[in-house]
Amino acid sequence: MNIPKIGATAAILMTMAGGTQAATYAASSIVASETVYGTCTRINCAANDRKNANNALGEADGAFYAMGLGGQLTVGFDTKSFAPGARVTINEVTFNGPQSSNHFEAVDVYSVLGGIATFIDRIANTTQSTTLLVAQGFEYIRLIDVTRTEFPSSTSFDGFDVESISVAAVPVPAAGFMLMAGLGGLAALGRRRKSV
Ligand SMILES: [Ca+2]
Ligand SMILES: [Ca+2]
Ligand SMILES: [Ca+2]
Repeated sequence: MNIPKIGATAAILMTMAGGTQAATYAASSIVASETVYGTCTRINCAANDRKNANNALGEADGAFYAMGLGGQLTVGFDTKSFAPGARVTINEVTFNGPQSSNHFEAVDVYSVLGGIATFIDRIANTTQSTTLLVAQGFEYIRLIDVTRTEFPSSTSFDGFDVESISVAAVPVPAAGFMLMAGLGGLAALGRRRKSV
């Protein structure tokens, strides 16, 4: 049997990764310049401290941030950047469940690296906890509420409610980080050469 070289290399990398524990990082900062509150259409929009973006940070604790219809939230982590292959988990809060109340909500999830946002997937509050694979390296996770677009007849008045955001990342061999940092590294090298 003739196994392609690239397959064998991938198998070795997987074996190496399998021996290491994934570390989990809860979102720890709000990227203020990339966060915009959306529209809330009810008088009790401040109930449960739901307009406080800090409620989306840290471990799941019951407190949540209602993004507002069309709102967007960008968060950072103590580990400043992640290599390709990390998994992001987003927890949402909807009292009594969306199916019984027609209170459907949705967000588009993006990863952000060097100011460039890459779409990952659209998720809904029909699942309380959603985990997505992030195929590219990133610094931030950005959520953009698309409740109105995805569920035009929803009774939601303040959009997707973020309880917590966390990233599970398996440490990768140094070569993986070098690949990820390739373009940035070349740019830095160029700057150094000019300054000599
Ligand atoms: Ca909700
Ligand atoms: Ca909501
Ligand atoms: Ca929370």
